Amino acid sequence: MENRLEEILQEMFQTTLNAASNEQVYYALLKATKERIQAAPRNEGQRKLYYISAEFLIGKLLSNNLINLGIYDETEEVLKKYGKSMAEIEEVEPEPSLGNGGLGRLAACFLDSIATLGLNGDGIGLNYHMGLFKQVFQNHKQNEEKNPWIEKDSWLTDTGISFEVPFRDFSLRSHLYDIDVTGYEGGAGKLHLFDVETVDDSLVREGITFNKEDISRNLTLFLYPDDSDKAGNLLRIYQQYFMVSNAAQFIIKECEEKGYDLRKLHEHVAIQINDTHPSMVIPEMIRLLVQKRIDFNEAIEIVQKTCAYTNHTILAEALEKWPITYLEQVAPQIVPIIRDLDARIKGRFRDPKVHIIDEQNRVHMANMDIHFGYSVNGVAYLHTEILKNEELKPFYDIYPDKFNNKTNGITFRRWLLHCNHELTAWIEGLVGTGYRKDADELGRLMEFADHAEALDGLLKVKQAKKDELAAYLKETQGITIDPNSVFDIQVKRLHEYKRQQMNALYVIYQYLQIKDGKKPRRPITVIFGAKAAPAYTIAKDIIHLILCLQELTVNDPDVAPYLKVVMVENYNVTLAEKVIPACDISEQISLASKEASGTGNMKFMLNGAVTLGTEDGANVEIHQLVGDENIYVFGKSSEEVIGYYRESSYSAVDFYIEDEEIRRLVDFIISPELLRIGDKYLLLDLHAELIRKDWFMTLLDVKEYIKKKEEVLADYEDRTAWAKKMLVNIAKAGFFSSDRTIAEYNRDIWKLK
Ligand code: 26Q
Repeated sequence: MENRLEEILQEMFQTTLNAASNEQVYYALLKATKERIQAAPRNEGQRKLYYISAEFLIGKLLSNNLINLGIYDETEEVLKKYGKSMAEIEEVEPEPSLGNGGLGRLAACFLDSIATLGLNGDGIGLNYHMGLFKQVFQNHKQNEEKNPWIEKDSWLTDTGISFEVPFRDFSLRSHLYDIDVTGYEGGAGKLHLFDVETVDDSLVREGITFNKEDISRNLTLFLYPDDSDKAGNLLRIYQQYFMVSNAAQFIIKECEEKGYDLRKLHEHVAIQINDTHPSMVIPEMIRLLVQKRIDFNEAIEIVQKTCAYTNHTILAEALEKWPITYLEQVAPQIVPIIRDLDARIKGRFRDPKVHIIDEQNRVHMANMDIHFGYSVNGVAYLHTEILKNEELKPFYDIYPDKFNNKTNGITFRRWLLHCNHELTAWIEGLVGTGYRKDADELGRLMEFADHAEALDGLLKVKQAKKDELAAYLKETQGITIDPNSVFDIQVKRLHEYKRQQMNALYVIYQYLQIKDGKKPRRPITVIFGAKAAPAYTIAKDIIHLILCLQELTVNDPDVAPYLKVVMVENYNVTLAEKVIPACDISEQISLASKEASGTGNMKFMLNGAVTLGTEDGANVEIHQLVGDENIYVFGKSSEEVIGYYRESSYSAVDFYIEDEEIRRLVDFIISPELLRIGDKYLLLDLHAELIRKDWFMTLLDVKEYIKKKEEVLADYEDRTAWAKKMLVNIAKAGFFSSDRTIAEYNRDIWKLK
C-alpha cells in the first residue's frame, strides 16, 4: 500500500506521504483502493441476481472497503508512520446519502453480504446528485438544505454504458456509473447507478426547491425525501420508470452478451423488487421481451418466473397506488400492458381487493407484484404473519406458496468491525475471529456470562465509546453531554408510528419529577436523531417539541444536572456509526404491528445496548433470542392494536380526560414554560393532534412505557447484572447478520450457485 500511495500522490499532487494534506491522502487512498477492488475475483455464474432499489444508503466507503479487503490495519499503520490519522482522513469523505432510512440501508447491507458470500448479484438504482437533504436546525425547527456528494474523484466509475428511455413527450439518454462493492475477504459486486446525461445541478434554488417540471434536467437531482407517509407525484413516477427501463435494458444486454436465450431469462436472472418503487419493471420487461419478438403470453410467464417482491410496510397509506392517468402521462407504452394484466386477474377473481386497477382507476403496484412475481416476502416474522393473515390475506389465500419470511439483518463489517474497534477487540480476545465469517460463533460469548473480568472489560468498552461520542458531539455540534450519565437513545426517521412523541412525554415526566424534587439516581441523557419528511407537518411538530425540551432542560439549573435532552442534527449513517456503539438503552417503541422489522434495533443489540421496546417487528425475535431477563418489553400487543383499528375503538381523548397523569404530561406541551421557548401554533397543533387523533396510540402505551423505563434505570445501577445483559445481547446477535438473511434469500428465492 505504502509504495502505491507514494506513486499516486506524486502523479496526482506532486507530493509525498510526508507532506500531503488529509485531503490529498484521501484521494490517493480512494484511487489505490479502487484499483485493489477491481483486481478482486467476481462470480460469473450462469444465474445472476439484480437487486433493484430506489435507495442504497451505502454511507462512506473508504474504511469499509479497506476492512473488507483485509488491508485496514496495514493502511492505518502506514498512515500513522507519516503522522496521519485514519479518523481525520475519514472525515474528508462525503457521505453518499442515497436513501431515506431502513429500506435503503438494508439494500446496502445486502450488497455487502452478497459479495461476502460470493454470490453473483448486483444492485441497480439511481445516481441522485443530492441524496437525502441535509437537516439544519433553526429556531427549534428543521430546515432542509441540499446535500451534494459527487466530487471530481469519487467511488463512481463511468462505464460508458447508456440507454434511451422513452417517455410520452420526449426521451432521455441515460448514463451508467458503477460503484464497486467489496465483500469481506471475498468476492466483489457492483452497484449500478443510472443517471441522466442532461441533469443540471444549477436547477436547485433556495433550500431543496427546484423546477419540478423540467424533467430532463431534474430527474436524478434528488432522492425523493419521503418515508412511507406521503403520496407520490409525477416526478417520482418519472424516476421510477427511468430506473426500471434502464434496469430491464441492462439485464437484457447482459444476457444477450452472454449468448443466453431470452426465452430462458428466468433461468439466468432473478430480479428482486425492493418495495414497490421498482414495480414497473414487470410491464417494462414484458414490453421489451415482446419487442424482441417473444409472444406476449410467453413474455408474461417469463417475467413472472423472474421477479420477486419484498414488502417493507403495512401502513396502508404507504402502499403505492398510482392514478393510471399519471402513468399514461409519463410512460403510456406500459399502460396497455398493465390493463391487460389487470383484465386477466379480473377474469379470474371477483374480489376487488386483489385487482390491480381499482374502481378509481388507480394502479396498485403491490398487487401487480404479487400476481406477476413468484415470491412475496416480509422482513420479520411478525410482519410476514400480519401480511399473511391481515393485510394481504386475500392474496395469501390464492398463493400460499409464494409467501415467505426473510427476517432482516445487518452487515457486521460496518456495524461492528468498522464502527466499534474496541468491542471487536473485546470479542476477539474471548472467542477469536471465526464469527466474522460465521456470525453464530458469537454465541460462544455465553461462556463468559458470569466471568467478572470479561464483564468488566465490556463495561470499559462501553465507557470508551460514550467518551468518544461525547467528544465528537462537542466538536462537531457544540453539544455537551455527561459521559457518566445513562445514554438513552432513539435514532431513526421521524414518524408518528415510531412514537418519538411518547419518548418526549417521558422527558416531560422526568422533568416534572425533578421539579417535584424527585431526582434520578444517575443523570440521564436522552438522545434523539431523526429527519422528518419535508412535507410531514406533525413529524416536524414533534422535532420542534423535542428541540424546545432540549432548551428548557439545558437552561434550568434544577434540571440540567440530572436530565439532558439532545437532538443531534442531520442524523445519517456516519453519525449512526458514532451514536450506536455508545448506547446503553435502545429505544424501539413503535406501535405494535407498525414497524415491519427495524434494523437499528439489531445494530444496537450487536453493540451491547439493551432494548426497551414493544413486541413489534424484529423486536419479537430479539426477545425470543435473549429471553425476558435481557430485554424490556411493554405495551399492547399487535393483536390488540389491530383490534382497535378494526373496531375503531381507540379514543385518545378518553385517556386524556380520564387520566390525570396523562393529562398533566400532554398539557405540558402547551405550558407557559414551553410556549415561551417555541412556536405556539406548532405546539398547539401537536397538543390537539395527540388528544383528538393520536392515530398511532401514544396515550395507550405511555404509562406502561414510563413505568418500564423507570425499571430499566433502576436495573442499570447493578453494573455487573447490566453488563451480563449486554453480553447476552451481543452473544445472541449472530442471527441478525445479513449474511444469514442473504443465505436465506438465496436458498429460497434466488437459487444462485
Ligand atoms: C413511497 C411513495 C412515494 C414516495 C416515497 C415512498 C417511500 C419512500 C421510502 C415509501 C417508503 C420508503 C421507505 C420505507 C422504509 O424504509 N421501510 C423500512 O424498511 C426497513 C427494511 O426492511 C424496515 O426495517 C422498517 O421497519 C421499515 O419501516
